[in-house]
Amino acid sequence: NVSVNHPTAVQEESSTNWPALAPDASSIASSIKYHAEFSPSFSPGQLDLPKAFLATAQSVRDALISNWNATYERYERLDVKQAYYLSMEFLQGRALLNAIGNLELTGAYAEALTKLGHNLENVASQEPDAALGNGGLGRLASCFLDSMATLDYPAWGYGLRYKYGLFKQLITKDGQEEVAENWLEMGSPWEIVRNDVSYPVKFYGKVVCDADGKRHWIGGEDVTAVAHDVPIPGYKTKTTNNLRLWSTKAPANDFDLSAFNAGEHMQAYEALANAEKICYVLYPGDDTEEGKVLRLKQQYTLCSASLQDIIARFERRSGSNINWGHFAEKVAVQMNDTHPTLCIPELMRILMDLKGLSWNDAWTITKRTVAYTNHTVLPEALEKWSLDLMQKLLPRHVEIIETIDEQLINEIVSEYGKEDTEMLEKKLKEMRVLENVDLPEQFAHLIVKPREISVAISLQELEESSEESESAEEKDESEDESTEEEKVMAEPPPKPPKMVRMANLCVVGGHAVNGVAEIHSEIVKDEVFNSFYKLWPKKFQNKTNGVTPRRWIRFCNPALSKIITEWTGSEDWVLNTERLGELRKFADNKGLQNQWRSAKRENKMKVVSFLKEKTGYTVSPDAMFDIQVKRIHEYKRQLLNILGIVYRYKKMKESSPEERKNMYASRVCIFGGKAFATYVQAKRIVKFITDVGITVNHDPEIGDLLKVIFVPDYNVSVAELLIPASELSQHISTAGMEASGTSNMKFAMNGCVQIGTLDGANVEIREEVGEENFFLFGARADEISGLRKERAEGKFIADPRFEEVKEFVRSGVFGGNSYDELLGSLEGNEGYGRGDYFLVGKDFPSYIECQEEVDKAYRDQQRWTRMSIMNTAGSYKFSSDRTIHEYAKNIWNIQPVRVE
Ligand code: B1H
Repeated sequence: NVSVNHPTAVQEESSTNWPALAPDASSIASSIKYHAEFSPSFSPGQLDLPKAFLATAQSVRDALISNWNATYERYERLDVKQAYYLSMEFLQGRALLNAIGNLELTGAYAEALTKLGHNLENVASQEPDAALGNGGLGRLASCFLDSMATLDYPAWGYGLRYKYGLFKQLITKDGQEEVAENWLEMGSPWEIVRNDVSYPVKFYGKVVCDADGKRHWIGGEDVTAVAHDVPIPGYKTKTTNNLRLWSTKAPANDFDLSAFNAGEHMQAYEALANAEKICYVLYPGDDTEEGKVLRLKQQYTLCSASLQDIIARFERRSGSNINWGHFAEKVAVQMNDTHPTLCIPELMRILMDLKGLSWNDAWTITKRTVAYTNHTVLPEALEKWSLDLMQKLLPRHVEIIETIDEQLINEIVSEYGKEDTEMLEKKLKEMRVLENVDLPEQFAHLIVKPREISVAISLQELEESSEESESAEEKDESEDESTEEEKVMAEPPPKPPKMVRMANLCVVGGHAVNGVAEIHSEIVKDEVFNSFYKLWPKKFQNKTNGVTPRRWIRFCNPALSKIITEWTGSEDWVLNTERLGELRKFADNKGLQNQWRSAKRENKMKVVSFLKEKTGYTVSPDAMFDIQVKRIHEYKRQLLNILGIVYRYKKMKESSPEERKNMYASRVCIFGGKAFATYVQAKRIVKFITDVGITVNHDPEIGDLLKVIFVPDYNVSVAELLIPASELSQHISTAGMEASGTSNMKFAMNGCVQIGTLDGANVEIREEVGEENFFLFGARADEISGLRKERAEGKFIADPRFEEVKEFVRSGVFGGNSYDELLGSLEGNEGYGRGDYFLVGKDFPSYIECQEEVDKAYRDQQRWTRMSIMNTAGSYKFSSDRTIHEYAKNIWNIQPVRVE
C-alpha cells in the first residue's frame, strides 16, 4: 500500500515554455512579470511589494527546479552513495537572496527589479523567515545543506513541514509573549508539493506472529506522510540538492462520508484533524501526556517516512537485483541529535518484517548505515521516553528495542561479568537502553534483583524502626495482624518509571558518534558516554561545527566582502575560506584599517535605523556595539551579562561626568533571543533586561554612554543584520555546558571580537584568532564540578562587587521590583537551578575585570581594528564546508558528484 510514483523529473505546470535560467536583467524582468500575471494566486493590477516578492521567487524557483532535476538525474544515473541528514529542525531563514546569490544572479535580479520599479532589498524583506527550528541545532542543519550542495555532495535533508514554526516573540512590559507565526500564510514559493510521493505511517495497533514465527504490526491508526521538496542550491555550481519535508494527512479513505451526510460533521472531520495536527507546530509543549504523544508521533513520522523513501529509492535503483548487503554502500543516515533515534528500530523493522531479513543481517546493515551526532551534555536534555507510552504507540519498535537492550546486556556481561558483580551492576545501570526495567530472565542470576534489594532494605529499616517504637510506646497488636514481611510486600516502594534512553540507543545502534567541538567531544568520551567509549573507542569522533560563509559573510555583509575580495585578490575565499588567513599580513595596514572601519560603520548605521524602528530607541553609531544573541538559557548566562551592565551603570552613577568619560567606552548593549514558553526563569531574565533598559536608556546623566536594548523576535534575518554590525559579542556560558555554539563563528567571520569562557567552539576560535584577540575570563570546564562542590559545602565567599550589584538591583532602581525569584537562583548552596548552579557569582569578578580590558582596548581604535581583522582572518576553520568534508570522509564515505 505504498503509493509512490517516481517521475524522473518534477512536473511544473507553469514553466513549460519558459526559459528556466534567465541570465540577463531583461529576461528576468519578463519572467517576473509572467509570474505576476499568470500565477493563480494573484489578482491582476499593480505589482505591489508582496506580489513582487512572490513573482520574483517563482522566477528563481524555475531556475532551481531545472538544476534540481539535472542533479537528481545525475545521482540516479550514477547510482551514487547518498547521505541523508535527518533533523527535526531546519532553521532556513529567508531564501531569496541566498538563492540568487548562489546562482550568481544578484546583480541581474537587482537590475530587473529596478526596471519594474522595485528595489531588491525591499522585495527580499517581504519574505517571512522559515523558522522550522529553535536555534543552533536547526541552523546548523541549514548551514550543512548549503555546504553539501556547494561541495557537490549527493546529500539530502529530511525534516518535517511544521505549519507553525518557532513562535513570534513580543516584548511587552510584562516580558516575553508568544504568538503563533503563520509563515505559510501566503504559501511558500520554494516548496514543491509532491502528492506523488507519500507513505503510510502507523501508530498504535498490535504485533501478531504468523505460522513461520514472523512478526507483523497490524491494526492501529494510519496517517499519510506527503513530501514537500525544497530545492537547495549550491554556490557557483549546478548542484541543487533536496530538502524533503513531510506533512501529514489522513489516508484517502478516512473521510467518514456517511457520518458527514448524517450531519455529524465533527466526527467526519476527526481523522483528518488528528492526522494533520502531527505537523502543526514545532516542538509542541510536552508537559502533558497529549503533548508527549504528539512529539513522539512527530519523531516517528520523520523516521518512518524518510526511511521508506530511502529504501524505495534503493530498491528502484537496484532494479531487479536487490542486494541488501549493499544498502550501507548506497545510504548513510545521520541523526541530528537523538530526535530521529527511531530510525534505528524502524530500519530494523522494515528490513526484517517487510523485507524478510534475519535479525543479524538487519542489525549489521542498520549499524553500518546510521550515525549519531550529540549536541548537548545537559543531563535534562538527554531524551528519554516512557516505555509504556512507546509500547502503546509503537509496539513493534519496543520489541526491537528490547532485543537491542538484551544484546547489549550480553556484551556488557561478557566484558565485565566475569569477576566483579559490583562493576557489572554499575555498568548495566549506566549503559542499558532500558532504564528501571528488570533484567531479562536469562541474566537474572547475575546480580541481586532491585526488588530484593529494596525488600532487604525495607526489612532492615522496619526492624530498626520497630525496635525504637517498641521501646517508646505500647503497640496495639490487634489492629494489624499481618507479619512484618507481609507489610513490606503489601506496600512496595513506588517503582521508578520505565524509560527508553534514546542516546544510549543511538550509541549502540550507530557506527559513529560525534560531538560538535573538540572540548565537547572530549566530554562526550570522558563523561557522558565514558563506558561506551571504553567498550568501543573507535566509534567516537569530533566534528567541530561550522557555518556557511555564503550566508554569514558574503551575502549578509557585502561591504566587508568587497574589502576581503580586494585585499585577498579574488572572491576565492567564499569557497576556500583558508584564504581569509591572508588578511593577517595586512592587519596593521592603515588603508585596510580605514576601509574596515567604514564598512563596520555602514553596517552599524543599518542597525541604528532598525533599532529605532523596532524599539523606539535612538543609539549612537559611535558607541561600541556589544551583542549577545542566542536562546535565553541560564547556562548561557545572559544574567551575568546584564548584572555586569548593572554594575557598570552603578559605577557610572557614582562618578563625575569627567571620570565617567575617561573610564568607560560608550556602549550599546544589545540582547536578543527567545525563551522557551514554559521556561519561567528564562522569561524572568528577559523581563529584567528590558527593565534595566527602561531605567538606563532614560537616564539623562548617562546619555550615549550606555544603552541597553532587547531586540524583539530574534531570528535568522535579524542575525544577518546584527552580526555584521557587531564589535564585541558575548559567549559566556558556564564552561562545559555549551556544546559548541555557532553564532560565535559568525561573529568572528564578521570581524567581531569576542568575550568568552573556555567553552564549546570558543576554545578553538581563540586558538585560531590568537589569544591577544579574544577576551577570556572565567572558570575552566575541569574546575566546575569542584567549584559546585565547594559551594554546596558553604565554602564559597562571594566577591563584594557581586554582593554590591545584587543589593543595587534589590534596592528598586529598576521599577520597584525586587527580583526575588530571579536573584534567588544565585543564592543558597545546593541543587540545580538554585545555589547558583551556573556559577554566575563565581565568574562575576573576572567578567567585569575582563570588561574593563575591553573598554581599554576599544579606546585604541587602531588596536581594536587589528583585533577585528584578526578575527575574520582566523575564522577560516569555521566554514561548514570544512565540517561537511569531514563528515563525508570520516562518517558517510560519500564522494562529490559534479552536475554538468
Ligand atoms: C543544541 C539542542 C536541542 N543542543 C533539544 N541541543 C531540542 C536539544 O527541541 N528540542 O528538544 C532542541 C535543541 N540544541 C545546540 O546545538 C547546542 O546547545 C549548541 O551549543 C550547538 O552549537 C548547537 C549545534 O551543534
